[in-house]
Amino acid sequence: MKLIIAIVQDQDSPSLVQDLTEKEFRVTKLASTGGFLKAGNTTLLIGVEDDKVNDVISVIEENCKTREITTSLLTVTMPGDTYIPYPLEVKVGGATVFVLDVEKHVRV
Ligand code: 2BA
Repeated sequence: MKLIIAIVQDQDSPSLVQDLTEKEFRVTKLASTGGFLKAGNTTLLIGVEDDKVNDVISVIEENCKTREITTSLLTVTMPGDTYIPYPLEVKVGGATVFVLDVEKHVRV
């Protein structure tokens, strides 16, 4: 068995969770925050048999879009210690996916 951890954008998560559950994959949705943008995103935990990993990744690919986000994360220091926000374009997504081996899975 494998545990798929997928970090996706909040906008993509409702359709992705719906597609996964319709295809009878079990999924747990966690609210998370990206370290770089410090904006909310969604982390999904999906436990599947080894031969289903690629099916899950295909569903993720179908639902998760790449988006350009403009953020004012960078600041420019001006004389007199004035900080001016500097717009920064960042490409986010479609999804960041980790596939981990599961040593043991128990449902009681
Ligand atoms: P964030 O950390 O908020 O990153 C958002 C986007 O900012 C990233 O999109 C990437 O395009 C950019 N970015 C991140 N760190 C950067 C840096 N040090 N310098 C320049 N640009 C940077 P994605 O790569 O699609 O990542 C989306 C979200 O997935 C991330 O949100 C984070 O929550 C998660 N993530 C991505 N890679 C990860 C990793 N290796 N481990 C854990 N979480 C990861």
